[in-house]
Amino acid sequence: MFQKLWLIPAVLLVAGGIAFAATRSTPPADLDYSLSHLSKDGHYQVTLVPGIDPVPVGKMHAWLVDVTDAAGQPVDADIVIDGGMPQHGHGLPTVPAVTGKDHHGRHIVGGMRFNMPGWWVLKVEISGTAGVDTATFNLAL
Ligand SMILES: [Cu+2]
Repeated sequence: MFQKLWLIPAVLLVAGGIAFAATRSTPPADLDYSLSHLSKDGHYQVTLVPGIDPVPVGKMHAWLVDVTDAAGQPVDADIVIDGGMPQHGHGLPTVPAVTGKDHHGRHIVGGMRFNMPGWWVLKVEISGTAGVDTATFNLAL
């Protein structure tokens, strides 16, 4: 009855190894890394433009966020941007905030910083004339 007890630590070791590999492994292969697409419910076209390209690790910088309606026409909208690393279970190390608009009407988001390389997700919540919607973007740093 006790002869199989050695199996327990062996199984735990394997399970732990799989869990560790899952947090350290490469991101899903089918991720969309485009920085311009429709929001989840199709209300807005959202385009992100990093202020520094390629996007740096560890450096504070600003991004531009362009929001139009689905047909590409200007729209009056407020945005909130948030993000994190799905494989690490943590968010952004900063709290980015909209500081104004540029002369094209794009939202300027200051305080963007990514503190490590890997797969990041940025989520933009848009509140505009067409309602509230979200757009999610993937980033490989
Ligand atoms: Cu991380």
